[in-house]
Amino acid sequence: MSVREQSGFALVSVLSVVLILSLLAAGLVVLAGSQARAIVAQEQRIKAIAAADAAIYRALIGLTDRRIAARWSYNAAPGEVEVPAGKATITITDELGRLDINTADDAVLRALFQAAGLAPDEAAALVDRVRDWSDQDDLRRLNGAEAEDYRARGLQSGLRNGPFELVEELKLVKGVTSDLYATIEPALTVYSGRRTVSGRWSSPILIQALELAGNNVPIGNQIAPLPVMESLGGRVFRIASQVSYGREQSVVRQAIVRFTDDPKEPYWIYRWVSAAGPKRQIDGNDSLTLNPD
Ligand SMILES: [Ca+2]
Repeated sequence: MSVREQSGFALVSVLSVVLILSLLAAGLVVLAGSQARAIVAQEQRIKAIAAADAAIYRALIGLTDRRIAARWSYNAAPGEVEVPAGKATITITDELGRLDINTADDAVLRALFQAAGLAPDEAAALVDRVRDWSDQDDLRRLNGAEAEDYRARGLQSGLRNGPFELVEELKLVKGVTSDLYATIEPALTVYSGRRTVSGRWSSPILIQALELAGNNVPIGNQIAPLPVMESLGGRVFRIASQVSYGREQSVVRQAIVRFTDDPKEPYWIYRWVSAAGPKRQIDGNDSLTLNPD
């Protein structure tokens, strides 16, 4: 190799190294840019969640205001609360508008499954499996499923053999698909403790089920506020709060709250539930098959 050829080779090598370094640097810039955007988006989301929660606490103060005239109404159309990020849309609904899966009549539960699209015999079989899930014994109902049936499906955790603690447990009951769950979730609760439902605040699917089961329900699904009661003691409400951020993004937070008559501790928050996603309409029947925190 001549001297000229050697220097030419060295030049190509140097240029290659420079090229590789340039590409690496460009890659780092792109990576840093996308990381920065991700961090900004995450920060916006966290602020939106904090704002949504703040609006829920504001609603709790409004609902428990000792001055009756100033007290917030509930089961009404969504309202707005000012928050640092802009506005939170708040809905306050009574859990009595939902069917308590632990205390509901079999006939209404069956009608709900039918309203969600199951054939009458499938709906009846699913009621058997729901009851087997929560009854304490291991005696399988006609079309039910007990621990050995769940173990046979490889579900070592088995079933609860006790009352449902969360509506989400339904997803573990044999035969409940994610589509079926998403359809019936807005109709269900584990917090009302009643056999009956106040149909005027119920979701359309539950209204349909109540009608199918022959219950008397108000025509349509008009949400109308009732006069504010002196005490909400013992009642459970779901407060949903939506805050938008960024480009068409929003968070929805829900708190499920039981009110007490104790001025020192006027409410207990049973649960926080959150979701993120594209901006959307919310109402009291919003299906939040979300991530419990
Ligand atoms: Ca059982």
